[in-house]
Amino acid sequence: MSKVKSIKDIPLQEYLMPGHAACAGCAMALAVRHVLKILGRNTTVTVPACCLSVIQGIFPKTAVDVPLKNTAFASAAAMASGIKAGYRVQGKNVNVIAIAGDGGTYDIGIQALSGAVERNEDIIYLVYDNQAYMNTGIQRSGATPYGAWTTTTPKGKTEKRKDLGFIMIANGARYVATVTPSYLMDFYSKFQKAKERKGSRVVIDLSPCPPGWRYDPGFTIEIGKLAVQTGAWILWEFEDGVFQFTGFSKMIAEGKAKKKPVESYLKLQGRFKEIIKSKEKIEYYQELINENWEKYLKIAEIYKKK
Ligand SMILES: Cc1ncc(C[n+]2csc(CCOP(=O)(O)OP(=O)(O)O)c2C)c(N)n1
Ligand code: SF4
Ligand SMILES: [Mg+2]
Repeated sequence: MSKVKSIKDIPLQEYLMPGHAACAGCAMALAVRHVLKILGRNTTVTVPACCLSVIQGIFPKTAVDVPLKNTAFASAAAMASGIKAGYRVQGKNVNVIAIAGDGGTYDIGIQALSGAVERNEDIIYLVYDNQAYMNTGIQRSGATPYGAWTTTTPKGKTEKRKDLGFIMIANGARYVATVTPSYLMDFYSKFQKAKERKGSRVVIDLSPCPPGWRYDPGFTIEIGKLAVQTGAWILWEFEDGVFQFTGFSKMIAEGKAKKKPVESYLKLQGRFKEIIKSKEKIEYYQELINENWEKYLKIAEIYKKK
């Protein structure tokens, strides 16, 4: 595939077929669609229990037009490592990607992912972070942000979310990046790079989810953009020990753009209805975002290009 630099270059070939079972406005389906366009036919996917294992279909039918192996909830990175090893002994060079939800990554699959990264397994790991266990009825996960309603946090979550990117850097990952399909060229740029590299590559994708986040499906792209523009989601890339902000986040980091007030992001989503009622809670939310930015500016300073 030649390099995609603008929307016009996106390949027409589809590997996620129409008629799959994702909800309208599902950002995970968008991410899967585009990552498969980037990786192409010579790819094998493994998926633990999550929305994707449902939407890709029930045996013997599937909506994914490359080999796909379902695996147990905790083992996506271990399964991907094994598939890659199997191809290696057969002398085949195949792109192997695990695509998992946040529950299957931040929580239950973190041991397998940590081990695969530490061993520098030659795999890509895409976590689509919809910030809760959606497939089983919207329960909180370690990725659910402060204040978000879920069925197990009816008054809003009282804890902060885990920072998987930071954990992966500390774990020694060679390539880590954050993306969201709302900024599609940034998404293409990072996955094209991930495809060309060897070793463990972890990409963390903010994946708005209309039923879980309680918004009209037509707002998916706007919500992803607002997440970045308010600084609630930071776009960055960590490659061979060098950290850099990308896209709109780079403009914020360099002082060329200002973060929008977080309220504009929160008020579009029913899951934050408790926060929106309280001025203090909105201010606290803004403080959390500002603190997270301070942390990432320090990370950028520590891991700058020498
Ligand atoms: C060991 C185990 N525990 C629980 C489940 C039930 N289960 C299947 S999918 C799922 C939620 C997955 O959440 P996440 O990884 O965030 O993906 P999403 O549903 O949001 O796409 C759960 C709890 C299971 N399949 N296996
Ligand atoms: S519940 Fe959310 S993540 Fe799951 S298919 Fe629907 S929109 Fe996508
Ligand atoms: Mg999830």
